[in-house]
Amino acid sequence: MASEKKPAVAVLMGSDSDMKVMKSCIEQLQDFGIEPTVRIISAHRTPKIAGEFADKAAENGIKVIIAAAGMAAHLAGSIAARTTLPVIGVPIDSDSGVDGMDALLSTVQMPPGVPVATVAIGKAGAKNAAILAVQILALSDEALSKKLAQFKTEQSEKVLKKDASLREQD
Ligand code: RP5
Repeated sequence: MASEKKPAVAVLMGSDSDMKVMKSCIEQLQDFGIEPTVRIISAHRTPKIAGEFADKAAENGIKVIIAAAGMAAHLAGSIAARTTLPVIGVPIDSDSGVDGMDALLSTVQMPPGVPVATVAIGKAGAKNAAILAVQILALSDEALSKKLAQFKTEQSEKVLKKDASLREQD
């Protein structure tokens, strides 16, 4: 029987309402051929499950954890407190009236010894979380490393094309 490959990346979010932002993270991972484990886990509403997930993540084959939450966003930090795996935090603007600054500060301001690699608020951050996870995995995966190089080249080419078409109009 063919054994299924275990997901190397977990994408956690505090609520299903975060999915509209985290969709871009999941799609970016899929563009690199990575199918993540996706879970709705809340540091506040399902704290026991959050703890158990963090405790078992490494033995379950997870290499990088991406954790997104809004408001008092303690998901990434509480996961990072219970694992030595790299944790990437995505602050979500959950319409609490402060444009996601609540989530940004509660994700990024970790005490020394328990880092959370925090990306920007919202969709740009969600996409970057995926790319950062790929960069971590690519350190020990040559095929992924080649895909990353190709991604960077294509990104540059898009900008060069736009610049060239602007200059043609001069
Ligand atoms: C956070 O509270 C979630 O991550 C979400 O961003 C925010 C609001 O959650 P819901 O009330 O939409 O479930 O824990």
